[in-house]
This record gives sequence, structure tokens and C-alpha cells, in this order.
Amino acid sequence: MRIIQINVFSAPLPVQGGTYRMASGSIDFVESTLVEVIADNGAVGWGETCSNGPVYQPQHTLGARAAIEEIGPGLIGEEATSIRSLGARMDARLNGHNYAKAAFDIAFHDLLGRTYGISVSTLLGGALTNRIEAYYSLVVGEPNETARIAAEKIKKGYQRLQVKIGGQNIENDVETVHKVWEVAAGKARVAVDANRGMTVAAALQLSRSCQAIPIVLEQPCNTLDEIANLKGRVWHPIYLDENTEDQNVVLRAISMGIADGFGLKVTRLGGLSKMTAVRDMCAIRSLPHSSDDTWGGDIIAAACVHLGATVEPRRFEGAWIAQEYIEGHYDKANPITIRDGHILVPQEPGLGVKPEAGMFGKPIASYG
Ligand code: 0XW
Ligand code: MG
Repeated sequence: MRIIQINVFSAPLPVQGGTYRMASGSIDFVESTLVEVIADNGAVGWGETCSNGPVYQPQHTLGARAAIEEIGPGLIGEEATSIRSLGARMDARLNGHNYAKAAFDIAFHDLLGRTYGISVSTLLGGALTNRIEAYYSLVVGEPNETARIAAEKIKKGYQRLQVKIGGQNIENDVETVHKVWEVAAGKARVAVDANRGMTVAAALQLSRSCQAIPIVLEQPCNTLDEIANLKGRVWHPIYLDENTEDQNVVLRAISMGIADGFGLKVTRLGGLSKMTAVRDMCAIRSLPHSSDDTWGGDIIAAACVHLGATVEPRRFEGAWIAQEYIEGHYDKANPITIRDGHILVPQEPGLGVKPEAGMFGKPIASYG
């Protein structure tokens, strides 16, 4: 089975329900990039990569598209049954740019799954559950309003909340954590995510002011060095997110003992192949983690869900998908949807979702 054609598409995804506000930047609109990989047996695989604007992390839309242009032509004629050799082929075409390679890697898994009639979670070693937990992410806001939304989401079935803090006065952050905990205690786990936006001093202050509340501090500061400085001086567990740029950083953070868990992004790490290895590193050290991405439609959501289903549930910190913030679905017949704070794992071959024919218009690039 050889790859004969690749089409690249752009999908606008306006943010629904108001600005998505974080310490490190805000977004109202993102543009997703999709790849359609076609093989000579007629099988088709879809992949997607979508950054959360150009400031959240170094990965950005135009960067992904430039990298895809370097890689794409070199995949034509390649054997599609070995995802590992396709990975090596991508590395031979371009150094780094994991988030662009991730779109192809997801598409290769979809293609293979569809060809052999098995789901992507089966390809990733096998699902441990057919329904995974989702978590809700509350943007930076006014404490009472944030707590009101938290209560509403708990009522809807979410058992884990992520509360954005940072980039504002610390008293507001401390008040937000207390108010959210008043409605969440005994009902939902709470992670407090500063998205790199706090100084070590501010993170220390926040942790001490919230000492009695069992929150997780997600990516409080910008660099690994700052996190290492903070670690051991706070009582709360620390999870890394944006710092996990590649497998090596995860390995380094685990071996340095500075991470109690991770908010993992499938595309930032390089796709499902790389994320699977990180999943297994975390399993070896009994570390909890999520299975998220920064943004994106049904293709990315499905990738997160399939991977999430292969994680031991007691260590699984949920999947974040952008569904609550985007209008509509790529696959209206089989969308990835959150119900009662959970997501059903697609049982159909491949990712189990397929964009409607022609919905993205003309490709922005084609190879083959
Ligand atoms: C909540 N997320 C998974 C979505 C946004 O991209 C930010 C991110 C995070 O955890 O930082
Ligand atoms: Mg985060």
C-alpha cells in the first residue's frame, strides 16, 4: 500500500462563547490545518494540527503549513504500512517541527486502521475503556463568575476542571481558586493552570494562600528551571504542559523529579506514535496525565480520545477537546461529543470520524 496523493486543507474555527483568555494570550479565532492522505488501495486517512494562536507555545499555523510543504512531497510513493518508516522519512525531510509531523502521523494511523478494519486505539495497543473522562477548562475571569460556570459544568457531569489563572493580580487568582473550590469540593478535581504566566514568587504565594485546597498547579512558570526551583517549596503537585515540547523534555522532567504529572498535547509531541511512548514512560513511573490538544476539530479530538482510551483510568486526567468552543463538526454523522463530562470512544475502523466530502473547499496544497 503506497501513498499516491496528499491534500492539505485549511479550516477556520472561530471561538464560540467569548474570548478564550489565558495568562499567556487570548484567542478569538484559530485556523486548523488538515491533511488527507490517499493510498493506492483507495484508502484515505485524515490528520489535523491546530495551534492555539501564535503565542500559547512556539507552534503556529503558518509554521505547520511551511513544514508540511517540506515534508509532503517526500511522502509520495512511500509504503504506508510502516508508520515507523514514514516517521523516519519525515525526519529525513525536516528536522523538528513535531506538530506538523503530527498531522501526518495521525493520518497514517487512520489510514492503517481503515485498511485493516481496526480502530486507532487498537493500533495504539488496545483500549482499556470505551468511555473516557473529559475535563472543562475555565478561562481567566472574575472569581464569582468563574465559580458560577464551574458549578454549571459540574452539574453537566464534569468531574475535573481546569481553572486558568495568571497574568492578573494574585489576589484575584487566590480568590478564584477558593470560590471554585467551594463549589467543586467532593465533586470535581481541580487543576489551576497559569499557562507559564507566573513568577516563582507568585506561584509560591498562590500555593501558600491555597494550602488547604488540593489543587494541582499546571505549568505555573515559564521554564523548566523555574519549575525546578519551585518544586519542593510548594505542597501542591506540579504538572507540566507547555514545557513538554518533545519526548526528551518529558524524560528529563521525569528523571529530574520535577513533574508529578502532565497535561500532554498529542500534536506538540509529534502525534500518536510519540505520544504512545510518552504514555508508556508515564506508566512506568505511575504518573498521571491528560490526552489533549491545543485546539482543533473532530480529527484531533478523535486522536486524543483513542489515545486516552489506552491510558490506565486511575492515572488518566481526562481529555480536553475544543468542542465546547467551536461550532459544528467535521463529521456530522459520527461527531466526537462530550456527554455527562465523558466521551465515547469510536469503535469504527481508523479514527472513526471522517470530514464531510468537500467541506473544506479547495486544498491549499496538493502533492502526488
Ligand atoms: C486547556 N487546553 C488544553 C486548551 C488550550 O489550548 C490551553 C490548554 C492548556 O491546558 O493549557
Ligand atoms: Mg495547560
